[in-house]
This record gives sequence, structure tokens and C-alpha cells, in this order.
Amino acid sequence: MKMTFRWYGEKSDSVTLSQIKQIPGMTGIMGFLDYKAAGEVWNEDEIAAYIAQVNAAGLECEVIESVNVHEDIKLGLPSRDRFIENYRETIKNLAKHGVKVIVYNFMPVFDWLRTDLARLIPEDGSNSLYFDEAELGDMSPLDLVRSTIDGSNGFTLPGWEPERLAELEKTLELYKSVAPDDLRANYKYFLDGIIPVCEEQGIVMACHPDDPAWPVFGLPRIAHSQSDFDKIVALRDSPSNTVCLCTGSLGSDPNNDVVAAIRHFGSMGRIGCLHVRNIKHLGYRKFREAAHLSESGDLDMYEIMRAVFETCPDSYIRPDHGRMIWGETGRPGYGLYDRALGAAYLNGLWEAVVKNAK
Ligand code: DNO
Repeated sequence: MKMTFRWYGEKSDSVTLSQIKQIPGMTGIMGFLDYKAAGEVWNEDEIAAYIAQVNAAGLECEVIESVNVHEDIKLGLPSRDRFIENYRETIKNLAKHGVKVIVYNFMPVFDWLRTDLARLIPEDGSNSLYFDEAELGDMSPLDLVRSTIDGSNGFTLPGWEPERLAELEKTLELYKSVAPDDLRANYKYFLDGIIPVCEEQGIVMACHPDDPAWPVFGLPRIAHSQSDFDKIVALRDSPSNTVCLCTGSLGSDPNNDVVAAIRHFGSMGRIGCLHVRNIKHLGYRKFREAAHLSESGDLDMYEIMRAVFETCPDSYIRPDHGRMIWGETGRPGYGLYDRALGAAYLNGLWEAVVKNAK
């Protein structure tokens, strides 16, 4: 297992590489060039500059996150071939600089969605990302975009880049004629275009689940359960076509058995990396992001780490979103303190799992 941390780059993260390096057991970064619009080629010089900085801090950068898929690819528009070509170019450029895993998603329009980015946790006075479908019921997609951008403390949030959302209404309209099977067919076309390049370059693509794990605003969503991911890995049968197993995203739906999903895809060799965090269910389609500790939420974090150890022990892992604690301000979900506590806790569980296995 390699413990890593998401970092947005010097200019757009409130957390520094030297702080990350001081978290015990931290080996690397899940990197991100947050200024790249979906569909653009990630150039070699910018990749090299980012990775050089990470390496200079004594950390690795073998995983890159959010190489976003252009909407035309998901919609299956004729212009998709140009964007798939760009994606292939990006894969090659990342591979040249030692990247092994690319995390992406195939969610129409939005990446993750929350109705509150800083909901008070009454038990301890901290706050965290929160979702309540009942609150969403009164909001239009545009309202949600506005409140998300307003609540982000001036930081961009992954998947919520303003350029990408500028044409929101037009895109939402286009999706009205896209059924889940159409989206899957477009997904297959994308995978058929990029997976051969990944195989040649030694790159693994890891698909992030829909978050939350159900359809929103009537948009088709095809990646939020074990059976959805069975279909995805079968779209192109290759060790380069894998899952980014995000426990909090899948776990937002209490019907998903996260531990079973890790064992299932882990033993197939189809987990490219994991995002590990806990979730507290508060009612129907209503949850908050809890501290990583098992007893703070509804996921069994020990069993999660044991399933990783037993089926995919060499995986890259990162603590996922944290709460905002100790008065910290920053990008919602991506402060230093609670994610560092999460990493320390997951490392502790790992040590116990490894020693128990002896
Ligand atoms: C949320 C992240 C996601 C993830 C993307 C990958 O905080 O886990 O934004 O990076 O879905 O494309």
C-alpha cells in the first residue's frame, strides 16, 4: 500500500508539500493540474514542472487525478474523436514522466455533488461536506452550481471549473436524449480509443464512482454500484481498465457493500487506486462526510483496509475529503488537518492488519 495525498499545486492549494511530507508514512501525491479544461492536452513541460516540485519535496507522483473527459465524448458527438486524440496525447505525456495511474470519471456534467459544503457536525463543532436530496429538490442545476462556487472559499473544486459549467443549460438539454445504455456505448467508444495506448504506455485508467451513488437532476449515471462497475470493466477487458474505489462515494448508498466491492475488484486485479473515507447516513439520500474513524460513520474502516491487504495490497490509497477542524479554512474537503488525521489512522489500521496476518 502506498499512502498518498491530493495536492492541487503551489498556486491553488492552501496546503504545502512540506506539510504533506511531514505526515507520517506519506509517500506521494495524487497530482492534479487544476487549471486544465476538460479536453485540453496536458503538455509535457507543465507535467514535468509539477512532478519536479513534488519530487523535490521527497514525494512521489505516480497517480494523477481528474484528467477530465470532455462532454462531447460522453455525449457521443462527432467532435469526440478530436478530444479522444488529445486524451491519448495526455496519457503519453504523463507516462513519460513516470505516472502509472490516471483517475477520471464518466459522470455527465457534474463531478461530485453536495447541497452544503460546510454543514456543522453538532456532536463536535467541526463541519463537513453534506448532501440531502430533499434540499436538492428545490434547486435548479444552476442554483447548485452557484451555491457550490460561492461556498468554495475562493478555491476551484475538482469538476466545478467555471469554464466547464458555462454552457450548462445547453449541455443539460443535450443529455435529455442520452439513456444510460447510450452513455455506456459512448464510454466503450472512449475506452476503445484510449486503452490500447494505456497498455502500450504502462498506464492504468481508474474510474471514479458517481458521487453521490445515484442519478441526479435526471442525468444518466452508470457508475455507482458493483454491478455498474462489472459492466464498466467488461466494456474493455484489459488490466488497464480499472476502478478508483472511492469508499465514500459508493458508501453514500447504504445498499452498496463497500468491503465486498473491494474484495471483488481487488481479486480481479481491477482496482487502480482507492480513495478511503467514511460516511454517516442521516436518512434517505441524506448523508454527511464523517471523520475517517469507523465509529464516526457507517463504514467499517478496519474491514476496508483488511480487504485491501488481502486482495490488492500494492494499491495507492489516499485519505479522502476531511472535515474542517481546528479553525482551518481552505478548499472544502481538502484541508490539511483532518486528512492528515485520516492518513495516520489508515496507516495504523494497516499496521494492525499486516501484523494480524502474521
Ligand atoms: C472529489 C474527487 C473527485 C475525483 C474525480 C476524478 O473530491 O474524488 O473529484 O477526483 O471524480 O475525475
